[in-house]
Amino acid sequence: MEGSAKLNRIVEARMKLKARFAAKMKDTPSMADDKPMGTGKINRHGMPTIPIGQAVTTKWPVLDLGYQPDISLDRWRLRIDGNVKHPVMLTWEDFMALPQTHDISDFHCVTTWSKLDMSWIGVSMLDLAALVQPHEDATHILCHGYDTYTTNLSLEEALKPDVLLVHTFENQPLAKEHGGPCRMITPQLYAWKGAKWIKRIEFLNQDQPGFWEERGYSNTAYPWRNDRYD
Ligand SMILES: Nc1nc2c(c(=O)[nH]1)N[C@H]1C(S)=C(S)[C@@H](COP(=O)(O)O)O[C@H]1N2
Ligand SMILES: [Mo]
Repeated sequence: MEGSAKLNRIVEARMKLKARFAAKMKDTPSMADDKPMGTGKINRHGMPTIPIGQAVTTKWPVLDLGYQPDISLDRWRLRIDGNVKHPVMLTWEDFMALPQTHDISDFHCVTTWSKLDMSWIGVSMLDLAALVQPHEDATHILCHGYDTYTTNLSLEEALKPDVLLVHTFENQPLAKEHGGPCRMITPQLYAWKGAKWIKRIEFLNQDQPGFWEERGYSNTAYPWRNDRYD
């Protein structure tokens, strides 16, 4: 498809998806809870900056399954499929040609560290969803990493505007140890919901637990509810 026609299609589909999920999104705990647990000044979605049980770090610890896949940009692919109208397999060039979002957000790891004000560039999950157009009965995604990691999200969480597939951190290519060349981030949920080395986003019409969700972590991962383990 020609560039501008594709962009128009994304913009139109983005607006429809926003309308479809707006109410559900506003009702999610990290936007709606009237007694959120945490400390510090109120952040942009109305929660205390530091969720309960978290301590701020300036370092950036690394967590993985024991190995870090090496994905060169020419071999990198992102498949987005499942319950969608237009499944795609994107090359790096395709991915970088999509609308790019800059954002500064916080990162809350379930192991009790939080890193604040991280500066990112990437493609929003909302725009990726707009590209493939999930069917009406799609409710969740399962994200897959090149290291076999998986993690699941509801669409009302996944389509929040701060959920990005990032390739740039503080104006540098994202380091391999942190999921480079491309990972997902979920600033309103614990960070295990963001797959590093992401290779596939699968739209589903039901929820399906991922790697940690099957091993005792909470399915929902709400930082301001201390919602860590089941
Ligand atoms: N592919 C993949 N993604 C992953 C993980 C992993 O092991 N593999 N670990 C998760 C966990 S538990 C956390 S806390 C964050 C850590 O990201 P970091 O290593 O960049 O701090 O990535 C998440 N995404
Ligand atoms: Mo984690």
